[in-house]
Amino acid sequence: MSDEPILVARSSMPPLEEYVREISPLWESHWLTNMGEKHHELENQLKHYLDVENIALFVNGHNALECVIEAMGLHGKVITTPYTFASTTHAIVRKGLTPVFADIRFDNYTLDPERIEEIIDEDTCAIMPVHVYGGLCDVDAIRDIAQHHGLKVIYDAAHAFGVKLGETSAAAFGDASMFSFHATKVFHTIEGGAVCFRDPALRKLLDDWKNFGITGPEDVEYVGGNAKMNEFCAAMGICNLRHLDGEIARRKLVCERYWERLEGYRGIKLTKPAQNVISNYAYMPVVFEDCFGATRDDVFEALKQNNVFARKYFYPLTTDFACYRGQFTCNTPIAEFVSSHVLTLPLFADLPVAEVDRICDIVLGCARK
Ligand code: T4K
Repeated sequence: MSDEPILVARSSMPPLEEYVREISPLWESHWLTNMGEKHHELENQLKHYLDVENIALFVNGHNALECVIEAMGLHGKVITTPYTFASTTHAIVRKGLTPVFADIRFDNYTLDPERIEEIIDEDTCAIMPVHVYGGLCDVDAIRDIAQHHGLKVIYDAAHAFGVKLGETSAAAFGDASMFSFHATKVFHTIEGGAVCFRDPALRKLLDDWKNFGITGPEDVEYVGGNAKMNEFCAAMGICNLRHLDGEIARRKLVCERYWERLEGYRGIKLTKPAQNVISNYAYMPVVFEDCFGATRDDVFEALKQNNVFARKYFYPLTTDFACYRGQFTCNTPIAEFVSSHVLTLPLFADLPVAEVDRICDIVLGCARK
């Protein structure tokens, strides 16, 4: 067992020689960004992997989310979840829209469709649910509500790369889905992200927006931003995609060991993939209910004392961030409960089983104290 700290995530790395081989043509071409060859190659490979017609790559997931909101021309209110990373709420607010928060389900922590309809009003333009931890939202119920009320659906699918419902890719749901390719994600491009979208007319808008709104050598039609994925990031994605299936399989083994060791203990709530969902095993959330005998924070501290750094994804709720406090009235008791009781344990493909066992021993030891 090493003395190295164990962090919540650890970026997967392709073999160095493979990455060097992938980037070496850039020394010939001197073409480093602005939709170069690697960018096109990765985009095509991802179309195939995700089984989608339409995809646009971005510098990161957050910019992808902002960009698709802008490209869809949304105005008004967006129904969303506070149980997420800052990015989801920030994207809505930064694009001049108003987030309206609905509660989450207790089984997989995604937006509860039964709580959506009651807060729709004439200003609502869209729903932005989040596929949390590698599980999926109730996509059928959300589609029905959206169709009934004429709303757009944009999935924050930052955690859901490679996830499927039966044979259907997570990228197929809603009007658009944003994926994050951040270094900590199951599939990464160092920094990066993508939007998969249904309406092909969005393609030109997304491509133009991420390049300053430039539409021709002497034309700038939109007040766009700069959100292009560069060639080094695209090359990392091309390499990582080759190893992805193995990466997911090894993450699955780590999760299964956690579940084997932690399942059945009073006060420990685990989240396993729902029937028919093929997960990517992105995160290992554990909710410590009050009857566990130790609080989430006790467990967090005990792990820390042992050089293990779990994280409280997602605590606090985005509605409790200093920048939003007091601005929104929300009725989200389940999200509040989960947020204050959850810990995401270390999870990465090469986390040794012996370390998983050690982490589980520390966790279970907290209850016995
Ligand atoms: N929507 C959702 C639901 C998201 O979760 C995210 C991102 C987004 C949208 C936005 O997508 P991006 O714009 O990021 O593409 C991390 C990630 O930075 C962030 O991408 C991710 N969600 C979030 C859940 O986790 P932090 O602030 O917790 O990162 P940090 O630096 O503390 O890193 C966490 C752990 O990861 C470290 O303890 C060690 C490991 N790590 C970190 C880095 C930076 C590595 O192994 N390699 C690395 O390069 O946000």
